[in-house]
Amino acid sequence: MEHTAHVDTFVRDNLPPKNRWPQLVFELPELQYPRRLNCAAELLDRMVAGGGGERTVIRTLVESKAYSCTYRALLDRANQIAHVLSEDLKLKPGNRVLLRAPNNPMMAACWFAVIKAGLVAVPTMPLLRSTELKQIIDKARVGAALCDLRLKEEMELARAGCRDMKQVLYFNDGGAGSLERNLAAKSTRFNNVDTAADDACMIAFTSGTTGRPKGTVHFHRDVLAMCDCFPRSCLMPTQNDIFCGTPPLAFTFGLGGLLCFPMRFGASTVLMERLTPDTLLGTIENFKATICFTAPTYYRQMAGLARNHDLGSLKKCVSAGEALPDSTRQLFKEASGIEIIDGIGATEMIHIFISHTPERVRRGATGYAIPGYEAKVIDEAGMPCAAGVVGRLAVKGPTGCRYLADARQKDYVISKGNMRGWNLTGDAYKTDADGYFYYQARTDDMIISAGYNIAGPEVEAALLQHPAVAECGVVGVADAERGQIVKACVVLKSGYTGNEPMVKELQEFVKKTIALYKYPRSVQFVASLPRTETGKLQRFRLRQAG
Ligand code: 3UK
Repeated sequence: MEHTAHVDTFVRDNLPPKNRWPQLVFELPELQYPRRLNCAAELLDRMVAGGGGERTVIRTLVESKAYSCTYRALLDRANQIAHVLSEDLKLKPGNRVLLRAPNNPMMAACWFAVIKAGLVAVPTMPLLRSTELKQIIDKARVGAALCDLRLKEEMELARAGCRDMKQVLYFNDGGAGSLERNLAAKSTRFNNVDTAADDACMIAFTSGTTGRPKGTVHFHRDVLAMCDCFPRSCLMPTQNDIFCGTPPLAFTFGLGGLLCFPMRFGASTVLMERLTPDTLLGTIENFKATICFTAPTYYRQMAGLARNHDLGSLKKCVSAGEALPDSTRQLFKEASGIEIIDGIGATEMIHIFISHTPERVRRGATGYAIPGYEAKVIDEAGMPCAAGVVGRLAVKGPTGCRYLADARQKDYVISKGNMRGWNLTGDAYKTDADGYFYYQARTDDMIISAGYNIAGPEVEAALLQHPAVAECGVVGVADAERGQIVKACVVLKSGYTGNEPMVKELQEFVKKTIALYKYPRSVQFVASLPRTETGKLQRFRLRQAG
């Protein structure tokens, strides 16, 4: 058998059968990884060994005062926690450890500690409730947790119902029995577990909006591959960059953008626990941040508030999680001078695979397959669609989908025919003659009305061009005559009234902007739209509302 450092082989034993694995491509020179690899060592120890120990890695506010920590301080802390995990909690390589905290320095240190000790991190979104946590703990057979004290309540509720969850240590507390008390006596040196490049280091649960959570297994190599693809070809950070943004570290968009990417380049990151569009702008201003990661809805709101802030430091902005409407791109550019970098990524793929540099932006497109990845739009038979024809997005590259013990593997990775080993993201896309990819909708969100296929995001993009519309969500709702009709849920800007004349006006506006048959036959005015913690519109909730 190939080398593995895992004594506990649960994750390995519950990977999909080999014939359902994604095909991987490692053609780029920067993706030639050694057989043995610990990604925490590559991102942290190596930076300190290379002389970067005194550089700042994490910045935050502690009781409204600026606080920062160096690469060396983060390494010391992570090493101490790794000792607690292996000596006090007696965890063995391959065991799973739940991580639970808002974006803060201890959460980052815990992530590195778990991985240094050869354990498998299971990061969870702060807002998850005990029922969801319980599903994750059971699915991944998690035996220990490191949790921010402020998230104790749901943690304890979940733990009470889980046989496997034996040990929980709380941090950001300092009290007796806390992680801080345990680590204080530990050495700041730790021998990293010599893991294989393809040992699991993390199980990322999908932020999916419906169904039981799916755990996607990522190897040490995958974490480095995410750092060596999108950032190198589209973002091109330097060690002087200061990253900031909103996605939780438990979401791979945030793990990459706010922790691993800055560290791969010796840069620093601002970790903030709760950010609104306004406080994100304030954070950029205070910390003189140069790179921002957030979701489209944030950029849209930030565009309206930017004039109250000095954004002179900001150079690059990355949007992902859902489609970036062109009107949002233009509003943000007018307000800040910055051309947003859009990118589609997925938990299954770990990070972004289609994106663009600011210079190579094309209006309405997500971008092109970034170096390292290939992408195609295919029809039901698996044949490539001609440019302009809508089909299913298929991708392959150095990373791919491996669900932990889940029959849904067959829906994500093609296991037969000429497209064997390609990943199907569940998105409907079309291409143009130059290889740019244009997002249409989630394949299961396409609206079929009186025989026409209508993509909700296209109708949303049209509505967003109307001056009264702050935000909107468009879904199909059942209709006796047409099968489905197009329904728009609209948040108006302040100063506008949601009445019958406004409904007519918006309908006429859409009819003039895109094909007539796509206009929303039903328009409902709402105060806000339901979104996930990752900034995604919860379309199923709009449909349920009728
Ligand atoms: C949708 C987009 C249009 C798309 C993610 C960057 O979102 C991430 O992961 P999830 O598993 O969701 C994946 C799905 O979200 N999506 C994401 N980005 C875009 N649709 N344009 C975009 N730019 O449906 C995709 O299949 O939550 C994003 C990095 C890491 C991630 N995990």
